[in-house]
Amino acid sequence: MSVRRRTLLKVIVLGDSGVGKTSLMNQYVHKKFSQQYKATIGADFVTKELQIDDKLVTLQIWDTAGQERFQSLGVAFYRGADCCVLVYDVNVLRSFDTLDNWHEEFLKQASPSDPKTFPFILLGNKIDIDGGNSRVVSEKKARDWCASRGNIPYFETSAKEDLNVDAAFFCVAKTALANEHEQDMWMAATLVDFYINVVALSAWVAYKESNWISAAAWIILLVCFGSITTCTYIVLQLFKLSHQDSLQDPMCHILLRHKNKDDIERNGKFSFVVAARVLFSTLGCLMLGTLIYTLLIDGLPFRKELLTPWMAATLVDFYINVVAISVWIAYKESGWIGAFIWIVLLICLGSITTCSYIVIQLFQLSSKDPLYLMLLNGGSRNGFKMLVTSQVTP
Ligand SMILES: Nc1nc2c(ncn2[C@@H]2O[C@H](COP(=O)(O)OP(=O)(O)OP(=O)(O)O)[C@@H](O)[C@H]2O)c(=O)[nH]1
Ligand SMILES: [Mg+2]
Repeated sequence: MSVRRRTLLKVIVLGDSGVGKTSLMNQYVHKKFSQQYKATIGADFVTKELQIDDKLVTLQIWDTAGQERFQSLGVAFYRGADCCVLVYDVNVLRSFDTLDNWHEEFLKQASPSDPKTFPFILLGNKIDIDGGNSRVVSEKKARDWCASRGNIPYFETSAKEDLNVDAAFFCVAKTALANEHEQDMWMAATLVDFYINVVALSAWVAYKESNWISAAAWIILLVCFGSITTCTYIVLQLFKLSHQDSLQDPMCHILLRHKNKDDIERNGKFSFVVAARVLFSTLGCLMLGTLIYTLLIDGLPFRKELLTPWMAATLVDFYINVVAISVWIAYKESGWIGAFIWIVLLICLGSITTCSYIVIQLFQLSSKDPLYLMLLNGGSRNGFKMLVTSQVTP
């Protein structure tokens, strides 16, 4: 599922006072350069739109104060950055020596999920001065520093002559965009979680529907509209209940299939149960693997920047499906404590719990039990068996 959206990338520019941070940004965004030095006070950002491949990207570039006494805004705005640009002046050794501090301070304050892979870019500015004769930091020295910090891309620039400025910021945008993709990993993991729960609900819908065409139609709707379909389907089932059904055990009627499909199901039922055990064990393992992989690569999900509007919508969708599955679990479990524990696990671990619960239920079925026993509550098994037999016998 790819969603076309405008991507906002946050970039922080750091470096000693006077190295040319503001000038580089002015040259890049406004194509202007001024000889006059005006120290930046606090921090401010400019935005620039650009096209990368087929994606429209908005760069939000934060210019910061190099002078310590003007760093009045603190460093809270470092958080959520997609890329950090470090700038030094090739003619001033001190501005190169302080790069370690800027690098370290940024990682400390921004606390990205994986500091080792967080994207930085180094710019050696003012290469125009004196035709390069007053230069004190060689290109090799700068490149060695970049190599020792995990191969940071390096550009030599001149804000005055507009040398390499566009190329440098294009690289910034590309690097930031690649980092953004990693932040999408939790979205992908949530979608996997969501669709595994959809498989469980689809299995129930397929079981309930009396013919395969309507079952297929409902499953397609489930895949496309998620919990909207789940709710519609449940409401329709509730409307189908007759007054008499409601007096008996209404949940039995909701969970069970249309009567005339019972006979076809008798043969080959057990192989279906075995196949379902394998399917749900595999899906559970898939989700567990996805969860562990995402945790290792992208860290814990409890971060504000991950909660994009689409992520929030997917989570709402997911948890509404969780409610439907919880109702089934609550109905099946004979004790409230058991039901409560399973529901808590469902909320915390999502489809891993759904799959575990289904597989456990499938293992409790013997080869002689019909599938509907899996859907029913332990306590009502006998009662319902009698009900079914009384319906079958003329
Ligand atoms: N010759 C030359 N001068 C430059 C270049 N870039 C910036 N300057 C000059 O260097 C001085 C400082 O530039 P700024 O861009 O204000 O520096 P800054 O890094 O923003 O400084 P703070 O805001 O104090 O952190 C200004 O007088 C600029 O005109 C460049 O590439 N070449
Ligand atoms: Mg400035």
